[in-house]
Amino acid sequence: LTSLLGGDAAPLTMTPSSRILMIGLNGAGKTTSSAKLARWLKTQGQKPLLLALDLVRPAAIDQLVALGEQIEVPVFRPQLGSSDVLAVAREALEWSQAQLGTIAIYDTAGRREIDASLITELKKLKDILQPQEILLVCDAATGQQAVSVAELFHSSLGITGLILTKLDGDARGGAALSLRTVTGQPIKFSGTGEKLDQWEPFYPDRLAGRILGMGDVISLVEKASEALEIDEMEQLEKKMKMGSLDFNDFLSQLKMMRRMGPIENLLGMLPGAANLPSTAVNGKELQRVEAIILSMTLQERKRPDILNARRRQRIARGSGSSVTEVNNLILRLHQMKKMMKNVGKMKKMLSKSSRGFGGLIPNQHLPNTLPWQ
Ligand SMILES: Nc1nc2c(ncn2[C@@H]2O[C@H](COP(=O)(O)OP(=O)(O)OP(=O)(O)O)[C@@H](O)[C@H]2O)c(=O)[nH]1
Ligand SMILES: [Mg+2]
Repeated sequence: LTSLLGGDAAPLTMTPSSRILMIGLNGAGKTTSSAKLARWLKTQGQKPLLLALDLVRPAAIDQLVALGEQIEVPVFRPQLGSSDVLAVAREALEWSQAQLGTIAIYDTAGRREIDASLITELKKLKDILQPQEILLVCDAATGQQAVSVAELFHSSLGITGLILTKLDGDARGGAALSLRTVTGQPIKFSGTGEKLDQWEPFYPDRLAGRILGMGDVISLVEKASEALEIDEMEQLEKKMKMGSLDFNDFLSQLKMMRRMGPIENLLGMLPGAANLPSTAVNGKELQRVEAIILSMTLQERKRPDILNARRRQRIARGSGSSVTEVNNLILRLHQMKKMMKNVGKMKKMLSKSSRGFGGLIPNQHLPNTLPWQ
């Protein structure tokens, strides 16, 4: 399945001052993907530019400009009232040559369906811009419809690659297989959410796993290592070993998790997580935990042992939760501390009894679950 999906990840063709033309049907995700791609290229040390060539939808230009501001990428903005897209394309080309950018991404207008006029227009755009890449943006949720669209676009324009968006939805991504087969072109990137960092190079092996229901553990690990600061982790581990965990540590764990994105997205990457009831773990529950901790005074967070009944009641009221929920959270912290102390003791015992074999005992790492799970 992996090799049918294209084997390895397919890189972009990047020459000095490359041009990328983004095409696709209405709402497929062209504009969002243009910005996501620009953001990603920045992380690769490139200097991307965004150019708005969508003169059909009045808000389209503003949309691209706003996205460009968010990621600090210069945006070419056609003059108000321009309607000749070919003339605008020439201006855009000139503009980009005067910029310091290395890769220019051209966002084009979508249509409800492919028609002769759209193809003629895109062909002319292709002539003017001479792009190194023509990327067709396809919505994974549209399934087989996306496939016939891709076939048509490819036969008339010669695309160089595909972008599969909305892979965060219910669609398993099976369309990728047909997209790849009918066009013979690689899927180069995938969009996995509305946010600009929900984007990654397309890895055929990962999608193969997803299609087969194995989750996407590799992406999960990558996300985790991106979001977690080693220092922070080490400090936390030290504290846990000493059994001096407090609610401030809970809070910083919550923050680390937040950096990894919505927990529902993370769960989607876990094998078998699709079968979990949706209430099992959700972002709301973590928000509640955070609300409870934030309702504690600084002293209470540091010294949970002073949390008497009166204080617990106050915290429950302040955070809009029940006293039972507050009690449960405190209980979990205690359990966690006890567990960590025991782990420490056990390690000491083991290393004494196995003198000379001490190196065989693996280091204790942070448990995979958080205290409130
Ligand atoms: N969940 C999810 N939503 C996405 C993704 N990519 C784009 N979207 C959303 O899809 C909608 C349409 O995205 P656009 O980027 O405006 O699509 P477009 O192809 O430029 O649309 P037109 O310019 O009207 O043809 C927006 O609400 C995006 O936030 C994705 O990977 N996942
Ligand atoms: Mg658009």
